[in-house]
Amino acid sequence: MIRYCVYIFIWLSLASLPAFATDMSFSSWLDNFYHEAARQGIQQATWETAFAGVHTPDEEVLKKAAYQPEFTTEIWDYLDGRINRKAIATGLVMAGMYKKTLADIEHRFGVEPELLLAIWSMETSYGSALLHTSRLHSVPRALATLAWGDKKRCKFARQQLIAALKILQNGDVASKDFLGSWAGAMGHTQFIPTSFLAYGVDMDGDGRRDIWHSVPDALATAASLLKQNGWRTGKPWGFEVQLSAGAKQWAGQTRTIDQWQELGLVRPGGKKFTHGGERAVLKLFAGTDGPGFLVLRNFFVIKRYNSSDFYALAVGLLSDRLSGKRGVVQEWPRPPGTLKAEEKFVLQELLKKKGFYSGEIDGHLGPATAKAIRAFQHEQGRVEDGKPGKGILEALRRVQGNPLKKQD
Ligand SMILES: [Ca+2]
Repeated sequence: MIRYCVYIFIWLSLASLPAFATDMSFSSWLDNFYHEAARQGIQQATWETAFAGVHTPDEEVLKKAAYQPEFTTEIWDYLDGRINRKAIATGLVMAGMYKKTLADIEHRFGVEPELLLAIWSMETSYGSALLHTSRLHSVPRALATLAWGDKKRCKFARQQLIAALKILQNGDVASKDFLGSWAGAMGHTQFIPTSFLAYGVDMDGDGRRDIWHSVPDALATAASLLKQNGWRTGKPWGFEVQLSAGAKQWAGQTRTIDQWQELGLVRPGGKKFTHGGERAVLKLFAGTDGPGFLVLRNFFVIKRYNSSDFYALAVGLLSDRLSGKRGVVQEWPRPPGTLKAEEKFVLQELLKKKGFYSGEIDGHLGPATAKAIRAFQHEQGRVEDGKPGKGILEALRRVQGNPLKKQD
């Protein structure tokens, strides 16, 4: 395998680096990178703690880095998976459980509790993703693996690895707990090492910025990022709008809310706009067939957390739901027969009730749900394609309360 990063790195800094072999083994790469780390202030003891017993790359990291999704996700599927009864109910429980912490963070950073809860939900499902430790990776090993073997990410990974070693050296986290995603996102609110160094907060005052175990530290760190990137307290992230036929030409343009109103944009249900003098960008996520959104400055501050428009929209909408506001009013242009978020939960509930499904009711229609659908279809003498949809949901509803038997 050609190590492009090494080529680029040598080319960029001819004199300052030791010579690298282009097909360097992982352990030789580590030996070389040690000198780079030492130059940046990493002590030998820190290095040895970070890489104790590590001689091979993390193959799982390389596999995840190479994964290319087969299909692009439609906005409604993306939102269904993130804004649903489970995310809202758990968020409300967490709002109660961390009421004082959230109020203290709001007082200190000016970021509203619902917004932080929405980010926490999006990043790790309120920390529950961290419980699946088998899916987590040693941060130093994962980043070293990417720096050594992923040509697309090696520059990013080198920077992050140095930052990660600084975190370990600072004593914020013990080596055994220094876990993260394959790409180095860490803790409850999934910070990469450089962002952790820039924004990390010790909210609970124990002397460590522990976003892995301390919810106050993790949420305050998220609030610190938003505040330092210009979060405006009490201002909306955006408004859902009804689109007129000519609205397509305005997508991506910026005007004040008042000017948009003059052009004929209205909120669904006749609700009045607020903040008329604020500048807003018109975003279309599904052409002019679906709802449009006027997004304000805070939308773009959320994007400093994750640069995807889908992400910022989901955080905004989930925070609205957690503060008791309504969700998206207009329909997305879903293909006929496909299920909405709530219907996905009901489908799983009915499959469970009938004994076809024993998994979690989470609205996530994966292989276990497909298997349950096939079993139901078999029982019913239907085509066994395992595909969820309104037809299956209606069939399940029809047999609800009746003993299951093959339909003639
Ligand atoms: Ca702490």
